[in-house]
Amino acid sequence: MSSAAAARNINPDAPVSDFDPYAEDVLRDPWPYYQQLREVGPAIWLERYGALAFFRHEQVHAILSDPYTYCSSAGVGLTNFRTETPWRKPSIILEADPPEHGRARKVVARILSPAWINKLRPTFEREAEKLVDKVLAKETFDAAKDFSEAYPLKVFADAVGLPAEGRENLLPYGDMVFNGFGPINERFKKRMETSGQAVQGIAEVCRRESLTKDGLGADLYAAADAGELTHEEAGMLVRTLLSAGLDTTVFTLCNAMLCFAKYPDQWEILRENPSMARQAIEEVLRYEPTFHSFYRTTTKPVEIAGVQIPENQKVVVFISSANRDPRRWENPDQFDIRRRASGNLAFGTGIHGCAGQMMARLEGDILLSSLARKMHSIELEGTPIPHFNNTVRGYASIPVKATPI
Ligand code: OVM
Repeated sequence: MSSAAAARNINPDAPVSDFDPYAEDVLRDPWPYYQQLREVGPAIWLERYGALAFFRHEQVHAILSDPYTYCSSAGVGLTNFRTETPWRKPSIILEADPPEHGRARKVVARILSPAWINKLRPTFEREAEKLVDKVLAKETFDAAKDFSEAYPLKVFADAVGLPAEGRENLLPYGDMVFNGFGPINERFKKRMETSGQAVQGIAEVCRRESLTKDGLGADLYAAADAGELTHEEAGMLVRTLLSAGLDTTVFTLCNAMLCFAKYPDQWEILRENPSMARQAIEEVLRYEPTFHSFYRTTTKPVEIAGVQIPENQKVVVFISSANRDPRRWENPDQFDIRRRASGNLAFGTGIHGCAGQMMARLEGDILLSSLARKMHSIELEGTPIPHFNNTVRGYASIPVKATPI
């Protein structure tokens, strides 16, 4: 039991729950748990972890919108960096507060802005066409491995400027990062044992010498040359791109493929209107968000939804649950690509809202619209195998049969 788990309920007004967000049963299908927990109250004390949890849209949104009260510099996972040692050097953007956060964010926001990344569009489109043709020629394929993994590992890694070799480290490294936002449980330890060397491989490719001269990585080092960052910080931000940019988009594509295999009527709508791809991706993100929970730490005593929280207390927000809060969404458990899904919290919100969200949407939009123009239908050919991770949800395998148009 960690020291956090030994902590007492910080407020008797908050109902206590033994809910374990990291249990395999929950990771397999968290939705019934969220539904129940949303109705228990606005704030719930998770006694196993010593964290105050929020499952409703209103509080999740409010907490993410107030980085001065709910800070990130003590870590956005369960580990409290003030009292425990993080497993890797903290990120200078994710695990930082204003004003330091702003300097890194400004540079990253620029190189991932729509204007900046739009120049990638022709390449992304060409690669999408190639991949879609390849899988459709096979008829049956693994929509996780052959499709959802293949695309970001090619186009995003190319965009950053990575060499072709060493890419096998990317997903294991990301898996460690996202496990690392949860408790130091067996899942995290196993991953650490089997891919400890990925940490070294990632550090290697973050160096300027490893990167092409025309990628996003080079852009970060150019910002350092211009005095906006130190060169060490540029390397740290390449690590950020590689930590945050692969597993997340891979799993989002997995979730999209599974949604359309499960709801053929929704595929039909998209196939008839491929220009709806961007809207469809947004609904996938609302309905089946990849990232489920992260933490903040209070910088002072605060009251929220009638509950008093002391200083230096870990709070955990379930952005996934907020995305299906019936107080915010009509028929939240219905996958409907025609709905207005914007405003969902899959990318978080506020100053730490996903800096790569336009890149993620670009990849999803291009790949889905290419598929919509070439694939008549998609069906499951076997049982999808989930990939279990403490923080992100996706699949190791999705066997499908696809019929070309
Ligand atoms: C980072 C980082 C890593 C993982 C996720 C993320 C969701 C950021 O290293 O900065 O954002």
